[in-house]
Amino acid sequence: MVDARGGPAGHWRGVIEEYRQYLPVTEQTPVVTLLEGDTPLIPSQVIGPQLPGSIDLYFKYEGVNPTASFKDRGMTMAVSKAKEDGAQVTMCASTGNTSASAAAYSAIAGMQSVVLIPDGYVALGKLSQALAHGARVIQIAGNFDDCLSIVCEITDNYPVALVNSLNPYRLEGQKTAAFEVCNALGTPPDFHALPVGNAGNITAYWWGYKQYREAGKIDCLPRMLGFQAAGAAPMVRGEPVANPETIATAIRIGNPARWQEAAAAVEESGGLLRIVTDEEILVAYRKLGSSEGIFVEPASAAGVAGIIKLATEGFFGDEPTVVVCTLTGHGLKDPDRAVAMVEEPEKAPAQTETVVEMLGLAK
Ligand code: AN7
Repeated sequence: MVDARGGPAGHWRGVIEEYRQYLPVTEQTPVVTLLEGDTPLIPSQVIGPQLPGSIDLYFKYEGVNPTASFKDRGMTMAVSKAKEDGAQVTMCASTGNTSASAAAYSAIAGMQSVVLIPDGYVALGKLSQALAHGARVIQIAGNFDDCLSIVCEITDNYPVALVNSLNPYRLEGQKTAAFEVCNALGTPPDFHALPVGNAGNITAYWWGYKQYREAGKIDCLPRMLGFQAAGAAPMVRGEPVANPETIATAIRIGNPARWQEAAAAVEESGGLLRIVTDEEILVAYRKLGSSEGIFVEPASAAGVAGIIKLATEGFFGDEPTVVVCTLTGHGLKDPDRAVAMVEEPEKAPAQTETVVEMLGLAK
């Protein structure tokens, strides 16, 4: 039987229905959902135990959302509210994941999605999603920050709904991941680590943790740790970066829209913002795939790279410490990176003996 509110009865109903009391929705809000959320909190089996100190490391694996990134939590809210307001067109600037999610949610809402992306800097998986979901994709000869300025000018002046994380409903939806972490652990972690691009998600998690405390669900708050790629680290450096560069194209952003709120989250929580290099990101990326069995896109490895870096510096001390790291997007988003990381796959004729010989197998 299908519940009128979406989804088979007794099953997960998506973040709006599951967390309705914490979200700015009413009975009149049409719920546009792909049943996002309810993602696993996976205990690290290799990376965590190998770190110095006494760290209990967990991964909040957002790559298993419907469009394979955390953006779906925010998009169910943004598109539902846009539909409630009668919008027919949604628009966003994107390094890829926002566009994939906006395109999918707009499709089920019966709205046209328009996405502006930096030409040549969006991973193939993400571009393929936006196209598959019927978005109007415009590749701009500029970077993400250029795309976002154009989107803001257009959505300010024309009847087009902005679905970037400047739209507060996006963050309202994304904060639900913090609820799930607390529900899974029974308490908030000591630290919560995230990659930072446009700085919306770290802001959203902080809102979520604070709201859960106000609701009496938890009685303390985590310290927020944000990591930016060395070539795209405006917040760490304290000034916008005109030409951001990093292999982690998702966070190739020079002037984050949620800069102030994210800086406040880090400061209020007693956390910190740090740089990780592309090399450190790739080490973490490879390790997640090859030892934890978790395939992420490079930007998602930035948080793990940051934790490895801080732990190695002794930042977490020797006391038992619970650290949660959000893995923001799936590795299939950026297949070119995975293939570029290894030698050409070996080739062989269709002969069992040759393969046995290549593998050096003996009975
Ligand atoms: C995998 O899709 O900005 O700091 O346009 O795709 O909340 O921006 C993506 C960001 C981290 C950074 N990890 O999150 C976009 C976009 C992945 C991402 C981030 C993004 P924010």
